[in-house]
Amino acid sequence: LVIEVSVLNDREQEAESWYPRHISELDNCTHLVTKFEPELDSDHPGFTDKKYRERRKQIADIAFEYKQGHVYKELKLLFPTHACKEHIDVFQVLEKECGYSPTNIPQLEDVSNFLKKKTGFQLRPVSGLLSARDFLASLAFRVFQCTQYVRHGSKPDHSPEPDCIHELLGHVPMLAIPKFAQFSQELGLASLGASDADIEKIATLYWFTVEFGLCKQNGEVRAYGAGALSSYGELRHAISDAPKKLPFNPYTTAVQEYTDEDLQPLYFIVESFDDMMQKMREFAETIRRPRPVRYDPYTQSIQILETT
Ligand code: TIH
Ligand code: FE2
Repeated sequence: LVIEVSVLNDREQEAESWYPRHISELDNCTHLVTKFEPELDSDHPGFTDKKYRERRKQIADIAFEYKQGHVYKELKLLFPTHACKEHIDVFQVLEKECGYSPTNIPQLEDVSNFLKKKTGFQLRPVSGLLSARDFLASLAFRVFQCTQYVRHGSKPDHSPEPDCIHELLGHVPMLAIPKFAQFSQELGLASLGASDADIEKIATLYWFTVEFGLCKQNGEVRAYGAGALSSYGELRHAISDAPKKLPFNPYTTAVQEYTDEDLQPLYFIVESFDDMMQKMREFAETIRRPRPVRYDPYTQSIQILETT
């Protein structure tokens, strides 16, 4: 009898020691009994029907990859140790007031209304990746262009293109912070009427701050960039010792080459949001533009300031 117990194989041991304790753990209950599958059973009425089998496989793949709130839960585990404190604070408010949860994707308009109350930023749906010039121009009006599709389920840890997870978990919390909203708008204002070469520099600064910026907080390095905050692969990587990290300096950062295909090999660290803002303002002064501009929130228009 003793011998019988000891020859339980790994599968059997696992089956005995683990069973789902929470509804979300059904994500791990995906072992199939393949007895009747049209792919394998030549007696199946659909065995010779290629179209039917393909369609069936597509549907099966969707079911197999389905994970309830997976990205959301992975990110939430990392935020307390990896995200800047401002993001952590706003995220709690978004959960309370905006329907953020592992099982709910809130409506763009509800989130937009939330942001309007916090900082006057609003969200606008966009069909895909915009040109840097158009994207930056909208920031000048405190408008943020948001994608609405979601990344493919087979690669949840990182997406090379923005998706609604990136916008909602990365950008929205940061745009609800007044200082950060101001910073984003000023990047947008600096871009209006700028040359192609200057747009390139501003887009690069945007990349290394708004998308992948790191900051110092209480002697630790934390992420405030949305591209890091929305990808648990990137967030772990960004805070690890693997990538290179340099102090943020708009003059050098603006001309740094970057990749948008994969995890970032290099990040820039700011001392504080105030310091980042001050350095950026100084840099923006050096950008040549026809005339200085200002945003007038009463008329929602750009005013060209007369120079005397
Ligand atoms: N890599 C981010 C993510 O997986 O959420 C998305 C992007 C950030 C910047 C460009 S694409
Ligand atoms: Fe983004």
